[in-house]
Amino acid sequence: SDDVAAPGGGGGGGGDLITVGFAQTGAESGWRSANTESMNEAFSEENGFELVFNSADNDPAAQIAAVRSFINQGVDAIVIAPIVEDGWDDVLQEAQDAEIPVILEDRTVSASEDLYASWVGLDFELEGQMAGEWAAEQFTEPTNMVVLEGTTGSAPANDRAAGFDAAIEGTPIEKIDSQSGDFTRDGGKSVMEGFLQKHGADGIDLVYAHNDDMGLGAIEAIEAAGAVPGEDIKIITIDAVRDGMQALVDGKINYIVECNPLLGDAAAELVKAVLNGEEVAKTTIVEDQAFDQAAAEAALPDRTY
Ligand code: GZL
Repeated sequence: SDDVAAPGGGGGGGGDLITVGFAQTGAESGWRSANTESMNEAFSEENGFELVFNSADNDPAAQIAAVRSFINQGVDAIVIAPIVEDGWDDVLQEAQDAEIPVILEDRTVSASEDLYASWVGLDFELEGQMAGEWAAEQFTEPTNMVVLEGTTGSAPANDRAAGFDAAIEGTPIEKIDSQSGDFTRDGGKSVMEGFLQKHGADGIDLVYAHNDDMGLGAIEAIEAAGAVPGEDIKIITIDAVRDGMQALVDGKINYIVECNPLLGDAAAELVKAVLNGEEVAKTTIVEDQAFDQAAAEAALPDRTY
């Protein structure tokens, strides 16, 4: 859904507010909710913005249509968290032709970097590598692993797989199954139910989930199958949102690599700098950290998301 920007062409809405069209992926996970909150707070009226928000419900075609509507509305700038990497060249060219700068936040695209002003996000390959390195340390005996992949075609799903696979090369960890759960809790649960049906709880030693929400769904499936998550079947996830960190403290998840969703302020600064004609870095990567159970116990009280 998106509100219609106040009338008033390329100059933005009424007064001197900067009108920004924000094309969010949807509301698929706890991470996404924290990211949306961060963006709404940063692109507030008191910060000089009028935010036209669209949530594409994880539908790439709907997200591209939302960007096209922002161009037609004549917003001053467009921010996108692109659901998938591919398919962006045409609409980004249209935005450039309309002289509307585009900032990518969170995920990135495969289109030429000439087609967007800047990307602020995370190093997804490093996140996968950090998860894989922990797995390589922990699992020195033959280990059957199943993978709950993120949204097919998304940068985090592609890169978290690549980073993890490279890190476990030469180890006795064998990927026996891998399927997308679309970053949702329900998706992770149903895919894990299928894996348990196919391999049996005894046939699975490790779950690598590309985000906490799918890992939390896997926990439900594992418990329903009468096995103990975190013990009979170990779980590694990425995000470090509150529910995931709580499961880590409870011993149901064994390791979490953080993926920082608080990108709003950086994105807002980039929009203002670009509209002021300032040179900006093409890429800004926000640091991540990783948590085992002890680190999660120490960090949980102060976590803001
Ligand atoms: C990663 C972000 C991913 C999260 C998921 O930056 O794009 O999308 O890992 C979210 O939780 O759905």
